[in-house]
Amino acid sequence: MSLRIIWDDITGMKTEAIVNAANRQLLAGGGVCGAIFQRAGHEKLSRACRELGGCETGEAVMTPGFNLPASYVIHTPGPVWQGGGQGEAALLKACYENALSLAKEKGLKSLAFPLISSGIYGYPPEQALDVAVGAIEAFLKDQEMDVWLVLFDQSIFQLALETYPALCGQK
Ligand code: AR6
Repeated sequence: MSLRIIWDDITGMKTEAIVNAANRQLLAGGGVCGAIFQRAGHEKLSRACRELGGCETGEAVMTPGFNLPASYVIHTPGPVWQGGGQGEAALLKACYENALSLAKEKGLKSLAFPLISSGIYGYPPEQALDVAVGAIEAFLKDQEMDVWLVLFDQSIFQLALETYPALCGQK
């Protein structure tokens, strides 16, 4: 049971669930969210999200994965970066904690995260990485789960290689 950081496209992950860096309306957006909706099947995932009626920042909800290799998608809206003084770090930490708790509650044993908030929402990647690794490692201290942090941007993966070399590797 461990955390691995890899450089890949999360939509191809064969973990039981993948996490979507969502918006509060749970609408198909750009970035990783757009890629997930496209590969899952836009219609089906949009309908499932509509039935949930939205999700607050830092909370997490789950839908089927439809056409994705992963059986489920856990949607969690990250905070928009506003300079760091608006509780962004606590909200981002809550995204990881609530997604992991939901996965545990559903009995899932493997989960893949993107680096939430580090794209369109503007969270500085280095700080976003520290929040992600801190929250996931704290959870794994007393829980059994295979967790992947899937980085898409080569420069962010390079940052992870420099900061957390022991965690970086292949699928
Ligand atoms: N696999 C893994 N990571 C990816 C992929 C992918 N296929 N595509 C992009 N990323 P972002 P946010 C990385 O912008 O900042 C959406 O419109 C990307 O390089 O996807 O939380 C939502 O609907 C970046 O490091 O999410 C919201 O409205 C990370 O995923 C808003 O954007 C997060 O970037 C959320 O913004």
